Amino acid sequence: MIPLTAIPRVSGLTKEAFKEQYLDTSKPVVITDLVDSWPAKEKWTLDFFKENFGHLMVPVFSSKGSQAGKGYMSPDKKMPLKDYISAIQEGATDLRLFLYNIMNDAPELHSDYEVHTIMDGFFKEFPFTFFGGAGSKVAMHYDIDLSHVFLTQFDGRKRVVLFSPEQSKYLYHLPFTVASYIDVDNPDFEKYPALKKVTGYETIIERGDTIFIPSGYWHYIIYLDAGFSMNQRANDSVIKKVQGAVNIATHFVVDKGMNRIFGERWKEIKEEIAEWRANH
Ligand SMILES: O=C(O)CCC(=O)C(=O)O
Ligand SMILES: [Fe+2]
Repeated sequence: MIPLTAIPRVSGLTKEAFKEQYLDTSKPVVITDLVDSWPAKEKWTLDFFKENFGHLMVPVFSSKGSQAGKGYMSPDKKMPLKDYISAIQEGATDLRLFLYNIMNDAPELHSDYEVHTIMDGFFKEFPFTFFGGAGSKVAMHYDIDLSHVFLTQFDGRKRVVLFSPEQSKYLYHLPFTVASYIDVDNPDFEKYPALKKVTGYETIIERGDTIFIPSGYWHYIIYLDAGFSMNQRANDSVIKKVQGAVNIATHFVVDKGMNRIFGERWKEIKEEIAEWRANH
C-alpha cells in the first residue's frame, strides 16, 4: 500500500497562522469552520438546488471525461439539473458535473457565500461547483493553472488523497497533461516500481469542511456519497501565475496537436515517457 498520512483538521485559524503553518510550507489542511458564517452552509443541499435551480440545463461528463485523449474537457451532454441530481441521489449514474460555474446562471447564489479572506489573491469570478454520485472517482491530476484550491463540501462525503508536487517524479506523470493514472488503492508496484517511494496524505471531508490543496498538489477524489462541493482558487504569486499560464499553453497546444497527429498512439507514447521517467 502507498503510505498516506491523515491531513490535520483545524478551526479558528487566523490569516497569519494559515500563512505560517500551511501556505508558506505548502502543507494541506482541513479547515472545519471557514464557511461557518455563510448562509450557504445551512442552505445548500442537493434538494435545495433541485427545487430552486432544477430547470437549469447543465453540462455533464461521463467518467471517461477525466481520462486522457481528445475532448477531455468537453461535456458528454446537457440535461436539466433536477434530473441530474435525482439520478445521482438514486445512484443511477456515474455522470459528473464539474468545473460548473452555476453563479453565471443563478446570480442570486452570490449572496449565499463570501470570497475567502484567509489569504490574498482569490479569483473572485471563479467559484466552481462539482457534483457526483456515490462511487464517482476524479482521476488523479493537479490543477493546470497552479492556483491554490479551497474545496468546500456541502452535501455528502468525499475522500481526498493528495501528493505533493515533489512526488511527481514517482507518480508516472503523463507528459503534457496534468494526469497520472496510477491506482492509489491498488498500486501495481511491479509495473510502476517508483511508486514504492511515494508517500501522500488523505482525509474525508463532509458538510462545512474546506480542504486547502496547495498549488501543484496532485489530488485523487472519491465521492463516498452523492454530493457536491464548491471551490475557490487563489494565486498570490506572480511567478506561479506565469508558470500556470505557460502550463496551460503548452498542455493545450502540444497535447491537442499531438493527439491530432498521433491519435491513440500519442496516449501510448505519453505512458512510455512517464514510465521511463519514473523508473529512472
Ligand atoms: O471534487 C471534485 O469533483 C474535483 C475537485 C477538483 O479537482 C478541484 O477542486 O480542483
Ligand atoms: Fe482539481
